[in-house]
Amino acid sequence: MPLNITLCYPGVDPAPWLEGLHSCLPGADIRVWQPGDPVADYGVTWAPPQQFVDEQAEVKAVFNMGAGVDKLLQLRLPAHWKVVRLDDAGMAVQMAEYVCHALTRHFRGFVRYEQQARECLWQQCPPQVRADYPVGIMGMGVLGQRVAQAVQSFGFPVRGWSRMPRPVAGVQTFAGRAGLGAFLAATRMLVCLLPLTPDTRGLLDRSVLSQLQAGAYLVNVARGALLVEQDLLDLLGTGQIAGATLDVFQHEPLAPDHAFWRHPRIQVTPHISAQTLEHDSLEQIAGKIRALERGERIAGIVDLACGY
Ligand code: NDP
Ligand code: OXD
Repeated sequence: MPLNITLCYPGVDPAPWLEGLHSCLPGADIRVWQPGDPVADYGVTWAPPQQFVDEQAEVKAVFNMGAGVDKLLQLRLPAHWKVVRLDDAGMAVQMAEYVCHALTRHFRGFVRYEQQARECLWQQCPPQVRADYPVGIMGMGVLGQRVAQAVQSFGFPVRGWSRMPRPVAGVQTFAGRAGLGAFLAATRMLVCLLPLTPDTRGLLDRSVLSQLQAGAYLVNVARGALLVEQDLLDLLGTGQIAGATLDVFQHEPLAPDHAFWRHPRIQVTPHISAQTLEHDSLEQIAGKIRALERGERIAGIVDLACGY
């Protein structure tokens, strides 16, 4: 019997994904999910409707076409569901590029030099000392650790914060709410790579951002709902936060009249810091389906109770 795979990717042309899955899993019966379809062996999905979950409750595993599972976990999921998220799949290097770009752009003053060039102004700023510029990464998982490695390679001190103690070579690590204050206190650039869970929603608020070094810089590449947007605007006003690079927002797409677009010290990008790569993702999913069929353990299984 061929394996049955159902693909549910609302709002996206499924043709290339179907074709990609067919070439990674030749012989499997792969179809775009339709309401009323029989239960498949495996589901592959991003932001499905509740009906998909209800009807496919007995699949062997559901593959989420992204690293973050917050959208899926908003639905009522069967407690026994095995949800598997993307585990790097080509996203970690993109995240490292994005964060290092934001870091060097701010640290080296390129924004100012771009403005000066528009004014034909030749004026050098004194160099900053990178040893005095600790970069703090919230979320030391698959993506956070790759970002830490890239930032370290430029010689910045790196601090990492996770839920459980997680030693990482060359990184000063902190864990849990008890470690948060000490993590924030010396951080000059804060990079958020946390999953959105009930514990982390709204975490980046006035109280947390005020514990950073004065004039700190924020990079949020995780989820918009981690940040209290008005608190950031207020702290940019006081100078506690010098600027921010934001890739994710409370409401996406960001509304044309949102204050972030026109703020001179906010850089906005449209949720592209690490894009889902079709080939890498489908190869990973196909490899995990084959492993599960052989009865092997796989990485990337979501802990539904923790929310990531
Ligand atoms: P992982 O699950 O590998 O890592 C999550 C990290 O966050 C872990 O270190 C975990 O701690 C930590 N964490 C979770 N909850 C808490 C908490 N309450 N307090 C402190 N630390 C916590 O995820 P990834 O690195 O793969 O991805 C991270 C997030 O990045 C995704 O959830 C997604 O939202 C976002 N993302 C954004 C993209 C974009 O384009 N903007 C693209 C891809 C992902 P511990 O190590 O103790 O478990
Ligand atoms: C993800 C994303 O979670 O693209 O993978 O945001």
